[in-house]
Amino acid sequence: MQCDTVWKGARLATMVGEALGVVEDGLVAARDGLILYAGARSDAPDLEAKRVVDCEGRWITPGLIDCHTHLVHGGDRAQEFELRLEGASYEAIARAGGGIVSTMRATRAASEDALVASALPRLDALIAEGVTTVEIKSGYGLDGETEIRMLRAARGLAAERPVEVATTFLGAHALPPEYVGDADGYIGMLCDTMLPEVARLGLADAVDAFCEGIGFTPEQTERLFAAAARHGLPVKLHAEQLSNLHGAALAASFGALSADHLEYLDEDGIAAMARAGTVATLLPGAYYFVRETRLPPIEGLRRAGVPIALATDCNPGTSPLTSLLLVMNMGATLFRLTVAECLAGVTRNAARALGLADRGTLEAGKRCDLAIWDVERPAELVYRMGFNPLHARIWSGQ
Ligand code: DI6
Ligand code: FE
Repeated sequence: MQCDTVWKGARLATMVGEALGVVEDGLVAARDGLILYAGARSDAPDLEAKRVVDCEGRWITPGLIDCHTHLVHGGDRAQEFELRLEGASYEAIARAGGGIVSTMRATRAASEDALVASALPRLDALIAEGVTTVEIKSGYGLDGETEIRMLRAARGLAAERPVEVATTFLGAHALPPEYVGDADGYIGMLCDTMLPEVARLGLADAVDAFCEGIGFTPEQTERLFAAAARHGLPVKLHAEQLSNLHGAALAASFGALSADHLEYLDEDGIAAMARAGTVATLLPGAYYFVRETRLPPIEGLRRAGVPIALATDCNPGTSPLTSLLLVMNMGATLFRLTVAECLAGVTRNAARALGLADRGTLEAGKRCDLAIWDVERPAELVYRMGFNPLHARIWSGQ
């Protein structure tokens, strides 16, 4: 069989099946950006490769996928962080006009080029650790013009680096000052004006909302999801982060790709997600940074067979984090996930949380997005803190 590249002499964590899908003496062959074969050397077809790379026993995993980020935004919130250290709560700061709305001001003031430029170092940090696909949300514009500018900047990042960007419209992230006291009116404007325009421009791959006491109600979320459905866009939801509004069950009833955060998720929510095949995206960086103490119901999710993804939630307010390796470590230490669960969370299940069936495992026919690691065993990817053992990163076979 003709192919472009063979990576041989590798140990593979294919992520096929429930666990790591380990292959000890393995190889990966790629043609036209897709995996032609991934598996044991002894079972491989006859391969005629233009290029052969000897991995010298290194481990190959699928390229990592960060399935929940707010990577594009203006400014930062270091000063707010200082206030929090002096005792102010996240909710109190948000109610006092800080929080998301302060990032909104900085984002509205930034040009598309400036948004791209300020996001690039964050994207580069992710890429340096083997990330090949990243989801990026809008949600700091909260007006049509700026939301669209954010989504354009997110798409623009994909032109700057060898990475795939999945975009999510999060117009329902917070109430902009123009609509104070009229959240229903804002949601109506999102449904009737902003979302149709975003859909018409093809700028969003999914629609998200912040369903929370300091965000939007389940009723408002439902109206937005119905509008998303009318435009053929899949939904996901920030749910049960600070309280239990039963957002995850609502999201599941719309066949959501994922419900995210979930510290306050209950049994009914778990059951609804299991029935709908909705991924539980856990965000240990936000849990850590806001010093949450309530754990997401990991054991219940496991028992119900809900797929678990892990992501950075990279955002200036509650998770200024750009390391998916550290997220895996936090998933293990804070949430007690296993090594296999952590790795599945940033590969197979992260792909599913984005509705991308063409990646996330090492299998024939999938995209050839690989991370090649200088480690002796996959556990090292989860075990270390602040150490990057990436040897090489392959995106689309290159
Ligand atoms: N939940 C979060 O953790 C972030 N957004 C959300 O809906 C926080 C965003 C921010 O504080 O800027
Ligand atoms: Fe988020």
